Amino acid sequence: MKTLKKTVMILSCMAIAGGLLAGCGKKDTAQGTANGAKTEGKKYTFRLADTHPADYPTVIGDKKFAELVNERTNGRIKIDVFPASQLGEEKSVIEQVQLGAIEFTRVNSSPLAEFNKQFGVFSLPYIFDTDQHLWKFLQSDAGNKLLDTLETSKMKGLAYYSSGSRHFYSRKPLTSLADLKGQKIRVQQSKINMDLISALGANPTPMPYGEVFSSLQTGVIDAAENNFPSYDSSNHYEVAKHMILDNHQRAPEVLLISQSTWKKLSEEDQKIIKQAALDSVQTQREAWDKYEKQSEAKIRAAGVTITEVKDLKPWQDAVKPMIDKYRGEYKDVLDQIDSARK
Ligand code: GTR
Repeated sequence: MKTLKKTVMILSCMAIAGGLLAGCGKKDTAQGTANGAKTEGKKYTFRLADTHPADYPTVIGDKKFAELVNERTNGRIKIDVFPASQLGEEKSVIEQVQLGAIEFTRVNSSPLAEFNKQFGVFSLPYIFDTDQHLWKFLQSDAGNKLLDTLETSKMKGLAYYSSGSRHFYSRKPLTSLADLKGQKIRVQQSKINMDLISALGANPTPMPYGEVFSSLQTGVIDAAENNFPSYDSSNHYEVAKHMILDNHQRAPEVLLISQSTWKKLSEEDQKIIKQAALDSVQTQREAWDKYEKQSEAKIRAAGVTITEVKDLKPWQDAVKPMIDKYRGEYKDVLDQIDSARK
């Protein structure tokens, strides 16, 4: 039923997209008013897709972004936020953004890497020591340049959002690296993530986010991995009750716009949109910090077995050959990530 609804929405949107040649956005022309230039120009209604529920920190960031754009254009540009995968799972949403059928999305950098290789660097394990290290890199010239590389993939990166760090959780006892051996572990649809799981001695199963809960519940997979907020909001903790905290990835979230939509906007509108995206980051990061703490407390109170990894060395040693395999491809950016550590 849900899938049928989604298909109908996607098809109708694509039909509209064909007719308007302006993505799915409705376009009109606003009257200029005494308020000045910002109210003049074309009127748009755009859509922004997010996989998370309405109260999740990324969606709070999306909404702040939409609100700022609306305010700064005096209502001329309206961005409707569609949470909870209403417009589809991340891979399909990215494809639609490339076509211009969905104008905006917030996605994680791991699935994005399948569309733009450069983003794969974030999927490499244990390359950031802390969140501070990650953000120092994201806010550097190198981090900003990476957002711009999306232009070669028919998108334009607007801003990064927080996503904390990821850990493994399983239906089976999980208190050491050895316990992961042979487990069937769901990963985001990304090649590097599959290599990561194999390097740790387990079996990777790529799968859309929305299928993970029932796959854990029925035993189609043994385990998955994510940050505390997703483990909580997806209810995965109810069916996979053993977690090990290894912080293997700090893959940030990315807010982006379809390149075809971007090109249709006036220079002034482009500036408003870019700035609103950057200005929404603070709201998202504050919401993230709050939600992350609440989720961890909730999960601990729910009786999940949580093991902290005391010595990361065996984990890092296990993935070293796979990192070395990718080192050539990501040499420059890995050097920039290293220098953000200082
Ligand atoms: C979450 C991320 C989502 C999605 C999900 C997944 O942490 O915010 O965008 O990528 O992970 O595992 O599919």
